[in-house]
Amino acid sequence: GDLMESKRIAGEKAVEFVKDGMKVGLGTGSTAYWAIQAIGRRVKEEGLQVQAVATSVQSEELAKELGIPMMPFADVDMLDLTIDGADEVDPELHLIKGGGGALLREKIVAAASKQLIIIVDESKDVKQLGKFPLPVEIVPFAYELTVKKLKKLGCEPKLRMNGDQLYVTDNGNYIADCHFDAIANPVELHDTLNGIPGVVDNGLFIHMANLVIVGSADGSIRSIS
Ligand code: DER
Repeated sequence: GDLMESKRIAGEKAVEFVKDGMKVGLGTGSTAYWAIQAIGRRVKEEGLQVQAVATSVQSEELAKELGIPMMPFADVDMLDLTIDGADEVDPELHLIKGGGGALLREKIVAAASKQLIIIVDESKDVKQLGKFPLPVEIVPFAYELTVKKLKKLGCEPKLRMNGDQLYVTDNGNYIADCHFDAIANPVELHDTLNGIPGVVDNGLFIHMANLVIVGSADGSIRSIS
């Protein structure tokens, strides 16, 4: 449908920023999927010279399938560019990510990138973050205590399920989706959350995105930076 079209348009636009010789971070999710497809096509058709790292097992497998050369993190000092999706983007380019469960690896890779381009369909563009439940990655040990601490911050934390089992991330952790409804101060909340013992990281990406490409079904691209 239109939403998929918007994702594809945004993904392909972002790949125009990929140049020969770049070290690229590959995001995760249904929008990043289109960027990875476009990079694969350029590698195959133009012989684009890139080396990539992935932000999830899922994206790594897709990249390998497409013949995108992958490199070990040992060879990475800084990445030139990471292209990734988001669940919400606010006017200051703060993000909520983690809908796809990949927030920890995504934040590590984003933090190692000179440029972070976020690709979204128009439904992700919001005035204030928080309508989307904020994913928080927590370690399994004593997770019940960690969930109680999250609740004290004024949200309704719900452990993400995978069928009738607790969802487990690529890193062997759980995710609590925290329903805040509205997040007045994402900068402060980010640090408060990461100060809780048992919390590994959270889906707030503060001062990380350099450019957001918003695809829309009519093909028009709006970039905010
Ligand atoms: O899990 C993630 O962080 C994904 O990037 C997510 O935020 C966006 O996924 P989507 O492109 O499938 O909506």
